[in-house]
Amino acid sequence: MRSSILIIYTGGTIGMKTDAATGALVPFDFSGIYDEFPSLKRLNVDIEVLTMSPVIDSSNVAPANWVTLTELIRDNYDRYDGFVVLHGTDTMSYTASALSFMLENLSKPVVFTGSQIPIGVLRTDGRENLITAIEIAGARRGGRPVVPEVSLYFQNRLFRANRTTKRSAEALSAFRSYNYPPLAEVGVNIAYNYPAILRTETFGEPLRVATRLADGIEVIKLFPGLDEQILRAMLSAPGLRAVVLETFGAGNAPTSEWFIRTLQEAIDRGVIVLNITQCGGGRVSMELYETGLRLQKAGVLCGYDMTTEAAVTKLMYTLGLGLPRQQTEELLRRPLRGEFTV
Ligand code: ASN
Repeated sequence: MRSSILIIYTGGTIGMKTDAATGALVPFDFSGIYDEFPSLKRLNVDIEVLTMSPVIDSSNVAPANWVTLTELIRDNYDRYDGFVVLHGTDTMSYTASALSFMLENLSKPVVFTGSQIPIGVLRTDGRENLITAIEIAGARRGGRPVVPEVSLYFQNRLFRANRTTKRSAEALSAFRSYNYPPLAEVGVNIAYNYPAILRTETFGEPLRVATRLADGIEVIKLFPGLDEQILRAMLSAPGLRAVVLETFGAGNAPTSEWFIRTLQEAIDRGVIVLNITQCGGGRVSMELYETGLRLQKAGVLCGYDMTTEAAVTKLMYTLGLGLPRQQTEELLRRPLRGEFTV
């Protein structure tokens, strides 16, 4: 049986090609995808393309774009077997992490990809990324999609999207998933890592989309020499609801009285503080050192091995649900879409 795939093109480098007359980079028209890549016809999939208007460089992406994207997927959900989202690489991990939370009961593949070199440039990485992403979005096993979650495909690896982070502005292997193994590795064949793929307990339940995302989120990255006045100002910003605190190593922070007191005061005012490590790999264990324990006692929540992208978007999503504080914290303490390992 052929799969039908909807490609949603949002913008970014992948959508550029060199104009033969002027030599300048101009947007590529993905609706002519079969003319450009006739080999796509050999894949066992039917493809349709939807181009967002306007197409944007991903540095301009805002939560409103995530809402539009989730609504597009919802409105087309029953008509397609899978979705490929073409997105700029700069903020792709944020968008893909956000969608992993916003698309509730997802049971079809949503594969994000993009490229470092425009698709219309000879040495592009976009062609392989696009073709393999389509193949993965259409892959089935026992009548069910192989990867029914939000994933990100780049340079021969398929990752759980909310575990990824862009780590190179130069290398073609731009993305990393330090704390979770690839869902598939692509060589001559696509080798799926079946045990790593999210089990969908809600299979068959209708897709729901959460379209309210909270604002008032701040990321604070610790460094030796962080000034008391500056920290105090950051924690008393009007409208502040939650802080992603990027701590040292295994979740450690200074034990100085002023530091703990300033955090404690913000928490007592109702601000949620989520502790993640600024190291790429590894996790927060607040019981390990006195420096982490003090944070825990002050009411800082453990973010385990979550990326900044997942932490920020999970806070937007959970706070956007408008639940009482205790229930919000309960959602933050457990993985909702495999975004961390306890
Ligand atoms: N600036 C581009 C973007 O994120 C970078 C890329 O796609 N490679 O939209």
